Amino acid sequence: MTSGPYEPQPEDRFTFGLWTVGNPGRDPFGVEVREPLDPVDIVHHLADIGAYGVTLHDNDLVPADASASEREVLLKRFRAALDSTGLKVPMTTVNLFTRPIFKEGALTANDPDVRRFALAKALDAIDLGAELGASIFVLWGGREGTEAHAAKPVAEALDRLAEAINAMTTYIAERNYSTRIALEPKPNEPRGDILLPTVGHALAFIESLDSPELVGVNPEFAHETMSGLSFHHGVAQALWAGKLFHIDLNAQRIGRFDQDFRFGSEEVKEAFYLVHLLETSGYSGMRHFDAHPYRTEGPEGVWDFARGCIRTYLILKEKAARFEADSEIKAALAVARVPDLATPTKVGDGSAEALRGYVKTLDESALGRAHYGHEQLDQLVTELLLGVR
Ligand code: GLT
Ligand code: MN
Ligand code: MN
Repeated sequence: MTSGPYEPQPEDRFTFGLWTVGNPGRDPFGVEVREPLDPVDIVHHLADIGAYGVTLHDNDLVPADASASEREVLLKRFRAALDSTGLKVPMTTVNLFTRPIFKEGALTANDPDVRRFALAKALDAIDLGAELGASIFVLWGGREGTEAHAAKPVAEALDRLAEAINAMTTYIAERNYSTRIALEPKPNEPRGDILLPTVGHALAFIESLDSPELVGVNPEFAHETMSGLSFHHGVAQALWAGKLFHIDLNAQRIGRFDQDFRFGSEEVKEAFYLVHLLETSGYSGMRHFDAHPYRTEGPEGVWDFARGCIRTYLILKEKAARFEADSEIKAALAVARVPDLATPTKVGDGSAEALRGYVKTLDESALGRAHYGHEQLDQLVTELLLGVR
């Protein structure tokens, strides 16, 4: 195991998907530029760079047309690699987007037979995750949406999505699995519009389910940023709701296609606030990188990419600790009245009378003249990130 500054330890909980480092560089305008990687080699490489675990879609490991005996052989080889490296499989997911059958939708397709096919595939993927010891099952509805809005009444589609997730939680309970489901929001791509486009939509939807305690979210940096939203705000609300089951880390510029860049390569300040949030909130889940190497990279560049994701996270973690310890930043936070946000608004017995009586004693124009020192506070954070404090 590696050690030294910015070298990961297994307790850092860094994980990568087989589809991330294994991404062959295909895009809508060009073919693959890298050879496919064997999942067993990926496991060994990830162990070498200090990762804690590996994640996968059902078909990243077991091709959709594999027979039962082929599945066993593939699983055995993969398990042997996990055993020899100590890598874990903390999360698995299901591919409900690649095959032609899912072009109109999967769990929310208009054709009930397509929905049945998708649900059975998801239940098989839940079994695979349980066999590999995964406690989180991510559900990303990439095809659950439309371009032709007349063709997809949203309320009915949400009814069908809830029905499918309820079937999954029933199955999980029947099998006594410890699996929890994490819904991954995304606003668009590959569909023109996708259902549950943001963390907020997903959090509201979860409350309508039969077993909401088994369902949380898997927010992705790129996906919230595509909508122009602050990623760390979405993650903070998911934490506040007790729903941050998993997280997809990468980088993205606002207003672009889903870029899935190396973590921290864009929007560094937002990445800093995110790492600060995760490291100070008591979040004990995985730090999962769902990102791709640039298409310019060959086989060695893939591992430069993976090490870069980890290294930037650890550098920002160190910055977060410095932020907490910096006395000038502490003083600026006091000027901004940050500690006072923890004081409840309630006055006396909490009655409207007590509130009105108290407000009569306030000097509105004095309160309106207050200054909060945000320029100085933000400059201190900027200088911290630029490495001059
Ligand atoms: C796909 C998508 C990701 C999801 C994966 C899980 S698949 O690569 O772009 O954001 O997390 O299904
Ligand atoms: Mn993702
Ligand atoms: Mn993405």
